[in-house]
Amino acid sequence: FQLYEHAATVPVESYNRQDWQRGYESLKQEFDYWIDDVEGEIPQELQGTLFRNGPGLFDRNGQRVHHPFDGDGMICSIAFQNGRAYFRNRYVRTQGFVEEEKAGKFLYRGVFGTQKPGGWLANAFDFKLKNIANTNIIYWGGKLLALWEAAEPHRLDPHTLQTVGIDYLNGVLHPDEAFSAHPRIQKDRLINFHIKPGLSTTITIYELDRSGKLVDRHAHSVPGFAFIHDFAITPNYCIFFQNPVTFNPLPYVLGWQGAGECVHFNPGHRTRIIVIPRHPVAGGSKGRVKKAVQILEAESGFVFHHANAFERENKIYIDSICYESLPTVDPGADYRQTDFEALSPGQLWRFEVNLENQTVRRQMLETRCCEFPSVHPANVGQPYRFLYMGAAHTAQGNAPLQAILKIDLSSGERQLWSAAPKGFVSEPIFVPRSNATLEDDGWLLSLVYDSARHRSDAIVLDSRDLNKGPVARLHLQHHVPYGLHGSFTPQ
Ligand code: 3ON
Ligand code: FE
Repeated sequence: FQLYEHAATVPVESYNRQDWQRGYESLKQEFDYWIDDVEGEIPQELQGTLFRNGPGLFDRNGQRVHHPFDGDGMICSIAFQNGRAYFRNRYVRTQGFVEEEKAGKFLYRGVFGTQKPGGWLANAFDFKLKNIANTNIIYWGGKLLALWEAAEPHRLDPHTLQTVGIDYLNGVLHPDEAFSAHPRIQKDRLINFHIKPGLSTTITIYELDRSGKLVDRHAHSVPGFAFIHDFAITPNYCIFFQNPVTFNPLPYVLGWQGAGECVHFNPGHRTRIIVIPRHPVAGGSKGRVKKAVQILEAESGFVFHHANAFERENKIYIDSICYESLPTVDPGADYRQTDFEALSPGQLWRFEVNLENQTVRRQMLETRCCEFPSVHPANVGQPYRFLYMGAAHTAQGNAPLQAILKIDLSSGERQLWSAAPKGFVSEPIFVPRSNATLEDDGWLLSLVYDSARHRSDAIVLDSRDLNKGPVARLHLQHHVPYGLHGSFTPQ
C-alpha cells in the first residue's frame, strides 16, 4: 500500500462536520466564464467537455429538502480547449422547477421525504412526481440528456445548457416511461433499463445505437418489489441486484413520508442477482429459442453502484460497492447532521456468479469506504485492471469522500490522492488519452469542494500517478454542491 505525503499533517478525524455541511448550500446563481485561476497546467491534449449533474437547490422559502437526492438537478459543464477551460452551470428547467421558481416555494413532494408546506394533510394522497433530472448527464445520439431514474430524460443544448424539454428518444419511450440514470456504453451501444416496481417488478432493457436508434428492447417480470439504481453488463448479459427490501407505502399515501423512505432494508435477507440475456431470443436450427432470466442468491447487502462486470471461463464477475444495509435519513432528522460513524461504509466486493451450478461467491476487494466507481470506457463489460473511486481519507470506518483511490486489480497496488482535511471530492471520471495503449493512460477529472474557501476546484489528475497530486487545479469562482454523476464527451 502506498502512503501519501500529507498523511502525517492530517488530524485523526480527517474532516469536520461543519466544513462538510457547507457543500450542501444551494447554488442559486448560474455562471458562464473562462476559468482563469489555474494552478498547474491543463494538458493541451485534454480536449472535450465534462458534463456533471447533481442536486443544486436544497431550500426554497426557508424550507430545506429532507434529503439531498430531492434537490433539483443542476448541470455544470467544463469545456477543455487548447489548454483552457470554460465553466457554465444551469438548472434543468423541468416543469416542477419552473413552477416552483414562480411560486417561490415547494409545490411537489420529493421521493426522499421533502414535503410540501402545510403538514401531512397537504401531502396525503398526492402521488405526483417531480421529475428533478438530477442524477446523471450523457451525450448520445446527438442529444445531451439529463437523467433521473423515476422519469423521462430532459434534453439540453450542449453549448448553452438551455433546457429543450422532456425527450422521448425519438419514440423509444412511451409517455411517462422512465429511463434510468445509469446507462452503460459498450462499443457502439448504449444499454439502459427502466424499473416498474410493484408486487412483482418489470425490468425493461433498451439498446440504442450511436445514432440513438432503438436496436433492442425487451421486458421481464421478476417476483417481488425491487429498488434498482444501477446495473452491470457483459457482452451477453445484463445483471441487476435486487436488494433485500420491502415497500410499505402507507406513510407515503398518508402524507407522512416520501416514497423512498418507505423502502426498508431487511437485514439478513439475501440479495438476489438477476441475470438477463442481452439477446433473449436466439435463432437456432430448431427455430427461436427464448433464453431464460436466471435469479441467484447472494449474501445480504445493499448495492447502489456497480463498478464493472465481465465474463471469464463460464463465470460472470461483478464488482460492486456494497453496504451492510441501506443508509437512510430518519423522518425527523436533518441529513446535514449525519453521524457517519453510525452508518456502514460502502465497500468494494467482487461477486463470482457460476451459472452452471447456480452459485454465487463473494470476496471483499477493498475495505476502505468508497463510492462512485469509474473505469476506462473501452473496458466496460470486459476484463479490466484499473478501477478509480471516490474514497474516505481514513482506511477504516465511514466518512465523507475526501480522496480519489486507484486500484490495480492485478497487482493489488493502490494509489490515493487525498483532499483532506478541508476538501471533499465527487465522482472521478476517467478520460483516456487519445492513442494511448495503456489502460490507465489518461486523466481523472473531479470536482472538489474546498471548505476552507467555500469554493470548488475542478481537478485534473494524471491517472498513471495519483500520488503526485493534480496536474491542474482549476479554481472556480463559487462552490458547486456535492453532485452525483457525469460524463466526458471528446468534442
Ligand atoms: O417505489 C419506488 C421507490 C423509489 C425509491 C418508486 C420510485 C421509482 C419513485 C423510487 C425512486 C427512486 C429514485 C428517484 C432514486 C434516485 C436516486 C438518486 C437521485 C441518487 C442515488 C445516489 C446513490 C448514492 C450511493 C450516492 C452517494 C453519494 C455520496 C457518497 C456523497 O455525495
Ligand atoms: Fe448513481
